[in-house]
Amino acid sequence: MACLDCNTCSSDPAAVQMLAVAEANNIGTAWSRHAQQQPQCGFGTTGLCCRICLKGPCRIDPFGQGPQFGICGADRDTIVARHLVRMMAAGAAAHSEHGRHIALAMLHLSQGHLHDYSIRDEEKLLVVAKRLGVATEGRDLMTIVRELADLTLHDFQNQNYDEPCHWLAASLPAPRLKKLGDLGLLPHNIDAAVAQSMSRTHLGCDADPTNLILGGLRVALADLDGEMLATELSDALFGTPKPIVTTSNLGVIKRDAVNVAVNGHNPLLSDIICDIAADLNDEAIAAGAKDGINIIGICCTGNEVMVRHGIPLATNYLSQELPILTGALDAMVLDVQCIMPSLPRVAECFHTKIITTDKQNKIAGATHMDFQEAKASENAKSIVRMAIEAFKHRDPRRIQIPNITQQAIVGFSTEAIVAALATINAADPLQPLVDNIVNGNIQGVVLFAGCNNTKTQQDSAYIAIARSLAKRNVLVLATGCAAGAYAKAGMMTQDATRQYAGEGLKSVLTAIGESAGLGGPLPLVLHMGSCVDNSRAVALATALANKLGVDISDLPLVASAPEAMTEKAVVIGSWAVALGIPTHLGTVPPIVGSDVVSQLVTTTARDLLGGYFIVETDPELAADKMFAAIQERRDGLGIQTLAVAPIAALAAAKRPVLPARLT
Ligand code: BF8
Ligand code: SF4
Repeated sequence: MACLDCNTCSSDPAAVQMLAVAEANNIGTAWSRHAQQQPQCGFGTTGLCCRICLKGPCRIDPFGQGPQFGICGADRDTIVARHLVRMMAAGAAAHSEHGRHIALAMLHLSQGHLHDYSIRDEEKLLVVAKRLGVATEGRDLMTIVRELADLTLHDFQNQNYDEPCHWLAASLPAPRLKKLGDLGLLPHNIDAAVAQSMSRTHLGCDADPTNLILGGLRVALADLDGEMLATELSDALFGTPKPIVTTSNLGVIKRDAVNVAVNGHNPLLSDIICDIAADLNDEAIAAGAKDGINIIGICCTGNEVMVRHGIPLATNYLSQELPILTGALDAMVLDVQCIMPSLPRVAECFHTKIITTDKQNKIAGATHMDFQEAKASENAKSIVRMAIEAFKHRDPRRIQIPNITQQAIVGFSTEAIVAALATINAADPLQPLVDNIVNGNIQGVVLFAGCNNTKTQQDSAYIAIARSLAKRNVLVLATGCAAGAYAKAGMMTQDATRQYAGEGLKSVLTAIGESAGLGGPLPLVLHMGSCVDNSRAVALATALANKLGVDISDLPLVASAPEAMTEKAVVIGSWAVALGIPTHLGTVPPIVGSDVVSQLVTTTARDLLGGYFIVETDPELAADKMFAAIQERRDGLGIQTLAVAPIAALAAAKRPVLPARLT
């Protein structure tokens, strides 16, 4: 293999151990393939390669010496903008397809076609229904479910261009909706926004980079609509996450259990697998697995079941091949998105069964089991039985499970955060948060989202930036593979708060944690869920903005995707900018070939929307730039940055006088 030093690949010691196994057995991984891809094409890296029609590919010379126009006449700005918009459209399609799947399951549940699902969180369903304008008083639950599903599906079907998608319209603060509406950025229909992005970027259509990027922001907001509905309906179906203590990293794989990993994004299957695992425990024990069945998570479906049920998370995106190398993974069950096509090749060297479950997401070499919600339990049982069968074919001599796990306190949905705050101020739960932002104990909030990327040592940028900001009293939220990185690194623990939080932040997390009965501080990093659950951070920001009577762009809130990789990450970053949030990217996006597009997303966006991209690959500099952005927002709100004094207990703390802008 081309890899020479596993330590440069990942900062996760369990991954490093397994990479040595890959080396020794000559098994390719993402890292060895990354090495084989070097050097990567400079035209592609800068966004100056166009493949939109069959006359191409056309390349623009970045230095101005060679060709400056594609064969059709497109210039560098058009080429870069078109490809960026297509990335956003693909990201929106992925998230919203996930959302559609959940919405259709709700519809089918209300029609009596699904028997293995129910509304587990009725309270959440009613809150959401009311927010979207569905009457709830005195009505049968399934009638409400039906209307909510219909209303949601309308966001995929509406043909009235002037009627914004319901979920966005019902969820964002009024000033932001007005701004987005005035700029023509509010989508009317998710599918139409995706189709229009593809259409306007076809050969011979939109060739104005500004107009293209504005179109991209419209599809990015369609993506947010899809994420919102996916998250909120999943909460109604499977439960809204509450704090729960679990574990993370490859040590969660058990030698004496049938280990089944769920990998992908959609909880419709993974949640049912968690449910039925207990029913088949005896079969696993009869097969020789004395610890029964052990479900573990990978990537975002792992996050979904981790935050709802405390299922241990084995790993995040980049190291998803490595659980197989332990020799003790009996099956990996795949649904959709961020699944490496290499998995069956790696599994060929072991006994692990790789099972695809979605018609639209098959992999050559994997076993396909078509998952249908109407037969959810039956399908899930068949899948787990495949794992029990595979267990019988293990080679015990090849088992090497890294003895590395970390505790992780997870499950911080917006509702859970508000509930914890309510233990301090039941009448006005957000007030303690506002007070401590105003008095400087909390300087601001950062949301870490996004992926892993072989261009960065796995997880290292997440860890470095979070430590740097937490020390400066910035409250840290995380979703997706960012959350996976922090869970594996032990940063979702009370010890991490004691070790890394600045004094002000520590005092607040301690006061809330103790008041909420955790017997110590909240963890340093609050796990909000999977990537679609970035919408939870928007809900929190919206609640804060509404409370203060300001816009999201006024809040001391930043977002960061230090190891961004997918088109989904591109579109998430884009809607964060559209919402007015300074958004850091640690991976240089393929736009640097166009000064015009680079300027649009880093500067013009700021003037128009308040949000903008900060591209910075150095973690310390990135932390400095985000902290500066937070300070700018604090200044804008008229909050003086006070010397940070620890507080004994929030409940006893004297409420600071709010500055004029905030009262
Ligand atoms: O949706 S963070 S690598 S697993 S895209 Fe994928 Fe990126 Fe991970 Fe979840 Ni999100
Ligand atoms: Fe070349 Fe234009 Fe075709 Fe792109 S669309 S490949 S620039 S001819």
